[in-house]
Amino acid sequence: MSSTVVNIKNFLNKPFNLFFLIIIVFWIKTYAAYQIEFSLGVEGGLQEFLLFINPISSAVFFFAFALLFKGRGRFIGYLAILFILSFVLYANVMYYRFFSDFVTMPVLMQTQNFGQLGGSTLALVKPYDLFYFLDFIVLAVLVITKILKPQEKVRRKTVTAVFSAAVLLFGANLALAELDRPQLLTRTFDRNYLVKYLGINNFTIYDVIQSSRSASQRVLADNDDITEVKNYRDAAYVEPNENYFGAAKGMNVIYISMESLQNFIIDYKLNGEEVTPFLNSLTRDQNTLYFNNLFQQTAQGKTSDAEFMVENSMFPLPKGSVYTTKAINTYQGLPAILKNNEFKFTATLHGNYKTFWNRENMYKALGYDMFYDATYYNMTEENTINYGLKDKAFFKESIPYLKDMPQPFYTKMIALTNHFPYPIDEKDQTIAPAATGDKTVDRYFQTARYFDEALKQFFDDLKTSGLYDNTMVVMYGDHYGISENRQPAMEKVLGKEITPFEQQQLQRVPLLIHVPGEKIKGGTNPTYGGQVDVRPTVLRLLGIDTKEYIEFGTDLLASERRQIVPFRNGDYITPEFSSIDGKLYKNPTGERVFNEKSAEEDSAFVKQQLRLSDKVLYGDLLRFYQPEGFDPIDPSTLDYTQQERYNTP
Ligand code: GP9
Ligand code: MN
Repeated sequence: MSSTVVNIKNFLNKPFNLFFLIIIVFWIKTYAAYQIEFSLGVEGGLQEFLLFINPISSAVFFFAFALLFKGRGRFIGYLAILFILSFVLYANVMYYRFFSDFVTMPVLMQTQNFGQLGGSTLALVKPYDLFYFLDFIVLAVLVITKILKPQEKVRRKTVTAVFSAAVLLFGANLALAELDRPQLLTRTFDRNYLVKYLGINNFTIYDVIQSSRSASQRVLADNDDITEVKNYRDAAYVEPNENYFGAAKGMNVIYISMESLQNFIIDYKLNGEEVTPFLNSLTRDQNTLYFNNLFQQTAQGKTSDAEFMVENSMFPLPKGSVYTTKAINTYQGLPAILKNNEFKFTATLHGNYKTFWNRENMYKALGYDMFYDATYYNMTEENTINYGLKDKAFFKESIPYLKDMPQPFYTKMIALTNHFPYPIDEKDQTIAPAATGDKTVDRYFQTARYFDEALKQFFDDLKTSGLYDNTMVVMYGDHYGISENRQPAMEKVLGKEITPFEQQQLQRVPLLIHVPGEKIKGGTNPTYGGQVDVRPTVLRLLGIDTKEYIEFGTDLLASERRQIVPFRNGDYITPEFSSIDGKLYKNPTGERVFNEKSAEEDSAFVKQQLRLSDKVLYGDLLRFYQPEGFDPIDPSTLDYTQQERYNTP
């Protein structure tokens, strides 16, 4: 054996050499992931420094546990800890590649979603990902080949000293972070910050503590807590607009969740060709209201957050999906309200399985009569792609179900084909892809076109089925489709630089409300609103008074409404200003403005709305509130398995 090899062996067999080597390698690995995978918005020397040092304290802390064991037990300790920490890191890397966000406890609880990600997950894996487990593999080989010899016991005092050093290091890290960003831990809007300042592991610990605290909030909440919410609601109340109140009274309602559809696609021309000709024509239709300043307000719950807002007029949670973490709560959602207002039947239709986003349980909590999930559709190879049923098959096969429903009915139909990473069979392509070079972005135009055709076909089928003349159709984009990580491609699409200001402008999603029979004056409505505003707008079009319900949105058609759109991270937009990360910009130029008088009040209003909405959800406060004339629906009486179906899962 050469002397270098012997030297290395000797070096590794000194307990603290191995201990520090494992830590240093893990540290470098984490730091490399920060640089390569995450866009954390690091600015200035102090932040650079904090990013560099933040993996140390937790690495020292966790690996120190292995020092409590001796012999080969220590190696098992190292391997177990290294595996868990690497797994947490990699899970975050994968999650970030799609969501531009970090994994939180509530997201982890919805494991069935990860299983079903299927095609999308694979598209996120990169060849160099093996690197995230390389140190684990090398250590395992060293242990298995017995190159590492069983290690001596480390004295208790020494172990205590190592733990104390870890805690001190964390203290120093936190102090420096607070210097740069006061109230880092109390202001929990933005996970990016926590990772940037404290590191991915400390963030995970923080998140676990926060999650258990939120569970205890429900236990501690009581009757009185709803009073503050009711007071807010009464103060924010706006009178309905007489020209629209009741315009769609007696009609069926169909919501259509338009997967990943952003507003930039409306009237966008790719190589001189309209991408969504049918939607474009609707925006100019006299029986359709088109809201062109409507913003998506989703957080980690994506589609389910959008569903939650348009049916409950509350904000989604700062982390996790309401659907997966709060399905046990009491709600006064749109289906139940409509059942209390002479609607005969309510259902969601969707070409994916009932477990995704915990939909079955949540729909019961919302009081839906029925959920036609994938088992009610013909899920053949030919009919499916990516997450499930293709939109054309979905809409086509839904028509018989709609025709059978007692009227007036309320249904929510969730489209699916225009979903990341936008795969589309060749025969379904009716427009050439874009040419940005980012294949995902390029295909987006093709799947959006496919959806547009499916929607047109659905409108035609509504006409032939006789439902059209008595049905209001509410179409909304659920969330962004092109994530922040794909800015270079989007810059080519839009032909301009995407600054943080432009990024916020891109969060517009189309909202179209079609009311047949010249009952409304259609056209483009430029009011600024968000997804929380959809429910009150719809209820009033149906002639239903919203005064009794707890809502955080306002009727988009009311003339006196306050136009301010909160985003889940505390940013907001008004017709005049865009507030991003505490900085204020003037619309539409995006120029920075300082000392704007209205800003303080706007920002306080946004914080209050988010805080109260969270309070309702974490405390499950609607269980203490009974709107007048509202009879709750008991979820345990609902069963979605009784109808004829195509196949079983
Ligand atoms: C899944 C579909 C997509 O059934 O609604 O969900 P998303 O990934 O967009 O939240
Ligand atoms: Mn979606």
